[in-house]
Amino acid sequence: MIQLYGLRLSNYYNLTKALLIEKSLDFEEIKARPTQEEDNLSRSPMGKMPSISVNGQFMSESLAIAAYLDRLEPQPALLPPDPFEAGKVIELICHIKLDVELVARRCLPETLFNQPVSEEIKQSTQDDLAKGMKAVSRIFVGQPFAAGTTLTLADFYTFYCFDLATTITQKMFGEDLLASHPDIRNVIEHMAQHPSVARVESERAKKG
Ligand SMILES: N[C@@H](CCC(=O)N[C@@H](CS)C(=O)NCC(=O)O)C(=O)O
Repeated sequence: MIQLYGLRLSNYYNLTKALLIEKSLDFEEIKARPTQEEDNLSRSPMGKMPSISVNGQFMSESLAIAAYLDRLEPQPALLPPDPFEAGKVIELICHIKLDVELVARRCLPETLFNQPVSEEIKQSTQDDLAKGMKAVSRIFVGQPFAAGTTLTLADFYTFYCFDLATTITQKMFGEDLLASHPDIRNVIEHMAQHPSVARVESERAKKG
């Protein structure tokens, strides 16, 4: 049995939970706030969520956990068997995570917690997001899945990273980040119906 630590308000927690369901793995959810307390740091060195526990050992970072789960339970495979194609899936995920989601996050304090961010940060967010979206759209396949013809980890990251990034850009700048990206929007709409994601989303509304 795997323990999943974090809160259901976290997009990366929900992504990891969807992968555990996708792989039909036994797991339990344990509520854990992202603190700098020792118990949390022992699970997640930056104090973030999610983290997992496996036989008393801990792992953080959703992408590390995702890679582990894909090896632990190979079916359904969420990384292509071809090493280069698998690398390309991770490449797409890195750009979605680092150059879009993480950039949009700079404005999270104002979007979700009413803590104003400076004009300088707002401007750099918009500039860097434009660059990040160009990068993602250069390698996003979307025919019909994020990285090609099969469902991969990149589809899960597309759903959960753009969920947060589009919420932030809409509230901060009144902009639809995906206005000129119908391929990305299609993947998100498709993933919303995908059983593991649909279950996570329905449970998200409940306390957790
Ligand atoms: N790179 C990490 C990001 C995790 C992350 O940003 N978690 C957020 C919640 S979605 C968090 O714990 N934020 C609190 C903090 O940074 O202290 C991953 O992929 O797991």
